[in-house]
Amino acid sequence: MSQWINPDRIRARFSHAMSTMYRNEVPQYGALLELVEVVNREMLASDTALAERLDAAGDAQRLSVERHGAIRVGTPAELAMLRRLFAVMGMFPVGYYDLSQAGVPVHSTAFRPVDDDALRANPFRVFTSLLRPELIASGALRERALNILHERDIFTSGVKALIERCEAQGGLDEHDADAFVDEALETFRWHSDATVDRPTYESLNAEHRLIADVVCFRGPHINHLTPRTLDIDEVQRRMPDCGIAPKATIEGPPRRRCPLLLRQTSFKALEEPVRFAGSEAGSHTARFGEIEQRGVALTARGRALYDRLLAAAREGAPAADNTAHQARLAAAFEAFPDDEATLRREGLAFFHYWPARDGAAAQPDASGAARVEALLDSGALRAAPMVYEDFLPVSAAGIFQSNLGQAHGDDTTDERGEEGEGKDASPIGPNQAQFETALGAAVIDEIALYAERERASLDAALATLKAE
Ligand code: OOG
Ligand code: NI
Repeated sequence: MSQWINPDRIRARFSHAMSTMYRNEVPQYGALLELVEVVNREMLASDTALAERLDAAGDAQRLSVERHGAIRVGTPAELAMLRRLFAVMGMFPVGYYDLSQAGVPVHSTAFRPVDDDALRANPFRVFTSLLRPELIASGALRERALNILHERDIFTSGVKALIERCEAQGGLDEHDADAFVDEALETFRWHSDATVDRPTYESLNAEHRLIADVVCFRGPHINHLTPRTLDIDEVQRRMPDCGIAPKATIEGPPRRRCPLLLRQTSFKALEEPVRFAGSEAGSHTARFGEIEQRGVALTARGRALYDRLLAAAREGAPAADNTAHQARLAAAFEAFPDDEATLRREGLAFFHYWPARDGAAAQPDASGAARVEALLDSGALRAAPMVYEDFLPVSAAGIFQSNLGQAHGDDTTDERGEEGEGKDASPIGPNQAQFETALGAAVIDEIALYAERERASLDAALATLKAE
């Protein structure tokens, strides 16, 4: 047995510590957690088939601890150090999201666990955005922002030493792991004292509210933590009763019998008191709450269909309210199959396979896909939808915008951005290459990762059935 703590345990401790910290900083987050827990409990009690499916997939235990957070950093060096910090906890950069197309001057990845066991143990993820100062229109302001950013260090000396120790020796012991969690948490803490005076804050804020948020503080405060619900429509409906005002519409696909990808809604950022350099008092609006419902991960083919239907539903004038928006989405998504067998057979979604414990392993007289179908039909082989572990660029842009106010129009929109908001199979574009240079590593392709996990589960299941 290794003398080092499993990174999954460090991640679980960190996620828990972060949740406790955010609950103290933003009390509405605590209220939201309670609401989500009640609705999840009601769902599981009323839908025993759902409860059994979650159980079988090993998803039941992770649900109550499942969270994602988000931060925004200002420089390549900050992003690269974050990559090393997250690696200590078994979190790796997956996916690339270019938000400049939506007028948000950042691009992003998600740090998250990647293998089945790690995801089952604790799927904590952090959506991490890097500011793109080249999208600041004014040259003088851009230079000012970069100078301010270069003067700060968002990491404690303690965390940097522990990251280096972990890299050098291949892990951390119990004592160092605890110290690491405490030190790492400091990077994500809210600081009410700005590093700049009010006029500087205001000029950056006028350029884009996101730029002021990234540049003017000592660290990249965690800006939300999101629990996972089994029924987002119900939580959205009950939020006002808990004194929480949700954003107008739920982002992502419509409600389905077989939930697809990711649906999200958030509540508005809080206005928090800050103190500018020179002691002048003011306020800043950055932090918010969000909930999400996760569905099945889609293949490249399924994702292309999703992107097409979503774009069709969003054509024309925006819907008047969430009811109208959901009705429009539901109509557009009639073209998307809504039963597990069809999603699987048509190669639209990813599935996990495992051998039934009591599998009567009558070996079908077939091979390849036909053999898989025959084994599924006989009950010897089982399949369940694979949970989508990532994010959606159109949804993320909607979440950013609802919490920052509308984007400031075309001046921050990148004309050079790759076209299309979705996931295409084209090689990486110049923006992603720039992001990866800053990160100091390539991001993992999420579709390839799902495909690999699906294949491994099927191979293992078939090997077991053959051995019996
Ligand atoms: C991140 C917004 C995106 C999500 O869940 O898609 C996001 C941010 O505001 O920093 O959180
Ligand atoms: Ni989020």
